[in-house]
Amino acid sequence: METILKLAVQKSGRLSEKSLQFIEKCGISYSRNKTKLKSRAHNFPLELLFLRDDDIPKYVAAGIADIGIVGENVVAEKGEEVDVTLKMGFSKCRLSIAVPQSENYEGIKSLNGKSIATSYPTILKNYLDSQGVDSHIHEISGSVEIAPGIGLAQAVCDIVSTGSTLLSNGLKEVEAIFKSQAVLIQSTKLSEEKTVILEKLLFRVKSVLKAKNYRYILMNAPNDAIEQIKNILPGMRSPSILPLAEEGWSSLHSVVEENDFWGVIENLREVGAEGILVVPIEKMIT
Ligand code: PRT
Ligand code: ZN
Repeated sequence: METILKLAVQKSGRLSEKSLQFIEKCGISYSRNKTKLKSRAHNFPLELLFLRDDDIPKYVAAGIADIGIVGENVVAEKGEEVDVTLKMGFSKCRLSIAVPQSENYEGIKSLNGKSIATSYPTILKNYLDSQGVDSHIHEISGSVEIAPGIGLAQAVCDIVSTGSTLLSNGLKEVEAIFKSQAVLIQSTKLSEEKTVILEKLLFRVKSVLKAKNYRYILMNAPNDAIEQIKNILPGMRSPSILPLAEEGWSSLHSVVEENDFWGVIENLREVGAEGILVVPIEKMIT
């Protein structure tokens, strides 16, 4: 029987689209049927299982799924025995403590004896313990941010991304206690056959991740600027240089990292580069 790797992804929610897009970028296609809980990929030995995100660590730990894509916050909260293989670079957020805006917050110790509402009691408890603070933790499963307004708790500990939810509920973020993003987790007991498939998948995933941070850059430049441009471009190798029809000019191609990007462009313009084009890279195999 053919060995198939089972990947658990969130059925619907903030992670689902991005997880599936990622799989598609890895060149894996499958039929999507919103009512089905499983889907077999057409061109890779992979089966997708669609689950609630909270259940993903448990299913992976039990070996029902071999791997999964889930937020680090959920992995840390559930404490299941799984290995974190890779950070996926999307759904970045933080778990933060927030108090009413009107409150004069004087540090974490001021939460001693107060009540904090959260859906992340384990992470919160660990953090408070590490700070020597003893608060009452109210575990609630959703709409945490309304808890102070209705008198259920004096503070909250919830996921923050832009901060606008806190703001619109009259709260202010006072402590960021955990940073999170989507991660790929794997079972600690993968068979050798499944490990081979996972390696193939990881090769693709890493190529997609790498490409996301780089841009392909093309420009025209006078030949006497080429030496300076070579020094500016941090590309994988020296740039490719092609002569243009116009005497004394060349076209240069290279790869730049997104972080360096604007600095590099400014420097290129200063030494005489023109017609600079920047294009995304889909995959980067190194
Ligand atoms: O139904 P299921 O159980 O599968 O999904 P869920 O409702 O439990 O989770 P979901 O889809 O809301 O989130 C899945 C994961 O996305 C989380 O576990 C995080 O890892 C990640 N993530 C990233 C976020 C956010 N950003 C986020 N902003 N999860 C939740 N939020 C919520 C937060 O709870 C708060 O209500 O968005 C609000 C805050 O956003 P800002 O932008 O206003 O700060
Ligand atoms: Zn959930």
